[in-house]
Amino acid sequence: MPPPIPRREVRLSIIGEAEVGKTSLARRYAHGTLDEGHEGPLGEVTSVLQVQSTEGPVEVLLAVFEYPGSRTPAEAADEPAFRNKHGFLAVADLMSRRSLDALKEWVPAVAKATGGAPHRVFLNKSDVVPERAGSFLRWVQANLPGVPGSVGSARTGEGVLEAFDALLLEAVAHVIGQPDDLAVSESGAIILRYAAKRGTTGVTLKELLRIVRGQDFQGIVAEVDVLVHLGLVAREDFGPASFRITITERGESVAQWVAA
Ligand SMILES: Nc1nc2c(ncn2[C@@H]2O[C@H](COP(=O)(O)OP(=O)(O)O)[C@@H](O)[C@H]2O)c(=O)[nH]1
Ligand SMILES: [Mg+2]
Repeated sequence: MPPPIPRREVRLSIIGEAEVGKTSLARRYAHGTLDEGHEGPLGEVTSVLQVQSTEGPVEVLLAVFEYPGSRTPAEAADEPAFRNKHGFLAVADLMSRRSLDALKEWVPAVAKATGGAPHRVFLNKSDVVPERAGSFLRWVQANLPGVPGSVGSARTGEGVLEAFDALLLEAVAHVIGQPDDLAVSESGAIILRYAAKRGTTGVTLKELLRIVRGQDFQGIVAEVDVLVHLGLVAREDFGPASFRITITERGESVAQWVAA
């Protein structure tokens, strides 16, 4: 008998200024691809689908949430609801240069609030002003380096599936990489917070043995292995039983998250 297909819940957010087309994109994606998609009470669209991940098929319960554009990026940065999201689509409107500029604040704020979840930019309303696509995409490259961007239209459907599917794949990879709901144990969280406090100085194994109560040498090494695997700390070995860990950028975001 083949092994059962793993099931995971994946929660994505759509963010960006008011009127850029967040609601329209969520609807277009759900109804354009998934018959069983339906709208929940909180601007949430859910559906079940099978995704081919790098580790084989995964059954995904997908929930897409819209974050109100009437709120500010500063509010989003403190938003606990982002802590359980696995990815987000940051939307700007090709008709509004201001909505593009706003992404410079939205994207880092939400990236931090989600603990470094995968994200992409979508430049909507290409049906109206397709000629602006090039300059808007160049802006994304220059101002949000490393963040993939694409162009399309919730009205015609152009580019919508592609953008969500790419995000979903990245989110699934991100979710499978971590055990359910971020696999940082209580001891792991203590180690992470301590490493965050130390910054570039880092923490040695010897110090960790003093700090983390109720964990022996083996236990601490195992916790550190998980944190390294999740990309939250970097480990530098000095010998067979001696190392120092320093927090990564992603680790810093997650440390704030597990502290809350
Ligand atoms: N022409 C055009 N209009 C769009 C597109 N997407 C959304 N709109 C319109 O833009 C307005 C705001 O859309 P909405 O989805 O409510 O934006 P939200 O505030 O970000 O959720 C509505 O009038 C939509 O009909 C699009 O791709 N092309
Ligand atoms: Mg809306």
